[in-house]
Amino acid sequence: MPTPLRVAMVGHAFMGAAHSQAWRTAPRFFDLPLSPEMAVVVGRDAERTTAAADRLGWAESATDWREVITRDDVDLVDVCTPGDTHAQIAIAALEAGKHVLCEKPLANSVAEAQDMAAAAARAAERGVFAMVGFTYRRVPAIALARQLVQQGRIGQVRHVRAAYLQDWIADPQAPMSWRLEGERAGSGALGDIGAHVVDLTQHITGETITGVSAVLETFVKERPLPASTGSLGGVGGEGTGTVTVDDAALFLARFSGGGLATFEATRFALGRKNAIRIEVNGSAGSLAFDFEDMNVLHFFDGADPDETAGFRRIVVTEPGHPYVGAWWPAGHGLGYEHGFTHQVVDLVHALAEGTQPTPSFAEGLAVQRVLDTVSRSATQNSAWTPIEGAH
Ligand code: SOE
Repeated sequence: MPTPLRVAMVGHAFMGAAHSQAWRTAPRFFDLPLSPEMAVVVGRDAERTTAAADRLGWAESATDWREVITRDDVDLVDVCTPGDTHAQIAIAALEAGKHVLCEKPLANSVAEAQDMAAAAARAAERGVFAMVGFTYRRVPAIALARQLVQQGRIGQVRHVRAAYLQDWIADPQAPMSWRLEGERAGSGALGDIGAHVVDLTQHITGETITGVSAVLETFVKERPLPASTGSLGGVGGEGTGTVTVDDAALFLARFSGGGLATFEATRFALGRKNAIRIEVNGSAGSLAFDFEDMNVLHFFDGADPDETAGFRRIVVTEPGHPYVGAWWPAGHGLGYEHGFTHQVVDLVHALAEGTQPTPSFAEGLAVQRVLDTVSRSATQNSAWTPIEGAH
């Protein structure tokens, strides 16, 4: 029997459910060097947390994360709370000697993210590791895109076109939630979904964003308060609440290899539910991906003869494709949840080997710097603003 990895998860809403299925499923489909045990789930409300433990498969429930993270029978703390508590939980857990998996974006500010990255660096010296949950890196088509770039199949990156499009608050009557409160979420579309495309484009290209020129917009500034606030809290009651985050973020960017980029993150693209669209044009080829067709990667090879050249539609479900061999026969396809399962698989392997899992908190901090620079540029009439430390 492999050594157990006893997990405590804080938060049990959408992300908590996604992470729970990953902890449950990963050891059933992949050979793991450690055996994850779903020890305890933590939430603010005892009754709701007990129900969540039953539903999601956790052995115990608790309401005090401070007490849980110091328990001897916990090896890893999985942080699935809104951004305003990431720093305090993650830092305390690392200091208590627990590995940490923390949802994205890493924090609500660069200052918090710096503290988290510093705590992670100190912990790593003691063999205790931290990882941030940019789960889309583990979509097989995205992993394949990165491999093709690394193999030189698209040459030098010239253009990156990235959009993350949702529509769940396009209706002005859609109620307030913690995701629309700056205090809780840090930012709106920018940090919630823009963070993913910032991370993904840097991950696929292997380059960093060096500067941006941005606009942010909040289209609907007042929204009805929800009757109930759900397990993650937030404002509730009668009347309306003020939206204190951006609804949409657009920016131009430069990449470290000289390429130019456009980014768009919005929750107002009616009809687009979870469209993560990334196109990369290089000197030797192009790649295109859309999460709404997530098992497919489009690849144009500039070396193909003109008569037959064209974008190839690669169905990324062959056993030789990243992660796919552990699942179903070719063509049967994977879904949103598999990225979370692959995240657990990679994390467990890194921990068993005593190596740094990726993305590290340092990488989470780098994304946070881009988000912060986008916000600053937007408040300065879209002034071109370099990313600190990026080159
Ligand atoms: C909500 O916009 C959300 O759940 C994000 O928070 C996630 O990170 C993204 O994967 C899907 O959309």
